[in-house]
Amino acid sequence: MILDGKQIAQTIRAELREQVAALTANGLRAPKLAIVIVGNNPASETYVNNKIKACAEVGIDAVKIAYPAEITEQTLLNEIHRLNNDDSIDGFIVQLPLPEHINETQVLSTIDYRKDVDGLTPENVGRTVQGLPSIISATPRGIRELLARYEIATEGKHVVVIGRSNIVGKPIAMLLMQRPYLSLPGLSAASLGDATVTVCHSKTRDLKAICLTADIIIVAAGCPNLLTVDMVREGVTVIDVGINRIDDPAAPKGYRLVGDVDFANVAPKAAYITPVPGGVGPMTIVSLLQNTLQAYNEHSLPQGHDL
Ligand code: BQF
Repeated sequence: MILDGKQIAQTIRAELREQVAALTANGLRAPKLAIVIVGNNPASETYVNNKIKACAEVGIDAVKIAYPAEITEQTLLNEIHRLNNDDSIDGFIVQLPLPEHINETQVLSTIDYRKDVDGLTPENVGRTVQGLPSIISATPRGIRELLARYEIATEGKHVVVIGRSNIVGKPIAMLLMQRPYLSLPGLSAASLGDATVTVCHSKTRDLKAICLTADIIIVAAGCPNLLTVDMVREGVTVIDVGINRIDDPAAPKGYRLVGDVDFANVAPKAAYITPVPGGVGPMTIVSLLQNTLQAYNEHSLPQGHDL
């Protein structure tokens, strides 16, 4: 069965639109997201456009703040301080990757964790790891929501995560190993967590043998065709986080998107599998909207206003 992230994301956007409409119908202002983008990486431009379009659909105000690639780190840090202190902004993100000369760790650490709707500050990462209320990074939140909506339980399952990034691999591993009652509220159906998680990466020996023991494989390596049919058991669940642009002169944009999984051959053997495009990507975008509404609800509602 194909896990239709595009459709689930659309359903969630409709739910969010209702929630935002209820706020504005009560005389409250709409939530507002700011997106800072540095330079003109074409993929980043596309991602930012996707986010702005999704905000418009649910009634979240969005503002794009664009800087040339040559800006100094200090200019960017000043902008972050400004956004931290701007009461009209509920949350903001700095689109990654940043140009080489800018220290990403420094930039992320400067964001006020209450406005960190990408969930990448040390405060939010640490709180997520400890199972405390936090803003969860968008892709892991989206993966968890997708599993929940399809009622794919993780309790006692062996989850193999391929990739150890701060943005996907590490946080999804932490979330799925969590005791469910310690993890965040807001989950729809199945209670997620209680998995046995193995995190693999480029130095892992005999990845195939490890994958063959997996009930669920989450691939976030950025490598087309990394996961092949000989590496999976019959009935496996495969979550493909890869977004790779492959040159294709026949495609409308001159490229097409592929994931990290040899989808054509793995899909027939899988119980559940996400496609690329239309799987995890749309869930990542909708998670950013959920995080923005969360930041608004936790910090912007006037005291005593109950919705
Ligand atoms: C789809 C991202 C790598 C590095 C930085 C929908 C997106 C992608 C695919 C999207 C991504 C990937 C984003 C699809 C945002 C996901 O239909 O399959 C949406 O816009 N993404 C990002 O902001 O930064 C990245 C991947």
